[in-house]
Amino acid sequence: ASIKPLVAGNWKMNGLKTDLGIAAEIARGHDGALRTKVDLAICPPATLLYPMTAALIGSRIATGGQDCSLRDSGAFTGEVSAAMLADAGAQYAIVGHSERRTLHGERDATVKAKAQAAQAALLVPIVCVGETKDEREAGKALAVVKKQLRGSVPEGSTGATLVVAYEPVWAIGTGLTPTTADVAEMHAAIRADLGRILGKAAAASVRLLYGGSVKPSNAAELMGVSDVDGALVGGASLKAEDFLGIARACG
Ligand code: G2H
Repeated sequence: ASIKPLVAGNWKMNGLKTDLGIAAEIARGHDGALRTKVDLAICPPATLLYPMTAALIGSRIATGGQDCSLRDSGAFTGEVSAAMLADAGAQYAIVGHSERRTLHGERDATVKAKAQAAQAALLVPIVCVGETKDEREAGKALAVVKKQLRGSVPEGSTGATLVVAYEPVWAIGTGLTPTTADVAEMHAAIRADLGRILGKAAAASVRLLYGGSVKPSNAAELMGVSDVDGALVGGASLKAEDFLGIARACG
């Protein structure tokens, strides 16, 4: 693809200060050759954003939040605003991850408001979409993802202000992955839908990540699929060697 790939690590609810060494090790491995081929980002828990960003100064590795509030500030106990993430050094914010959609009842309108809040704070939202196992088996995967995109993607976004991640829910943390044909079909459909929402030129520049059980052993195959511009990596992003192995597979 002509788009420079992005590999983003989603640490989920893992990571203490003692784990900052993982980020430093990733930075050491993201050497000149790899830097020219692939962009990297790590999305640690919010508590580690500031120290991780500091630990990564001098590297080209970005950091990001795993979620953000749709509100700016105020009496919203426990929430973290997009501006706070940016203040802590983040450049990205994952929004609409399936664990947020499922465990916290986030619907498309909420995800879209969060993506807009992220953009307003000059963060790039990584908007996640993906079907469940039942939806895929019922032949509804394309329709479900199309609806999520229409409901979750802010109008006016471009490749500079939006990343989309396709994460089939049944592939998340399960070791299962879709066939390359299924990924190709879905990513082409996502690109086409984004074209209808954002216009063709903008849609062509948006990075479309694949997520769900990406590991070094399957990364080359998945990253070789057309319209796949990188990966959103959960479990395998917690080990520097695995994360770097996935990054190298993008080349
Ligand atoms: C999907 C992915 C990261 P994993 O949730 O967003 O996790 O790679 O562990 O399946």
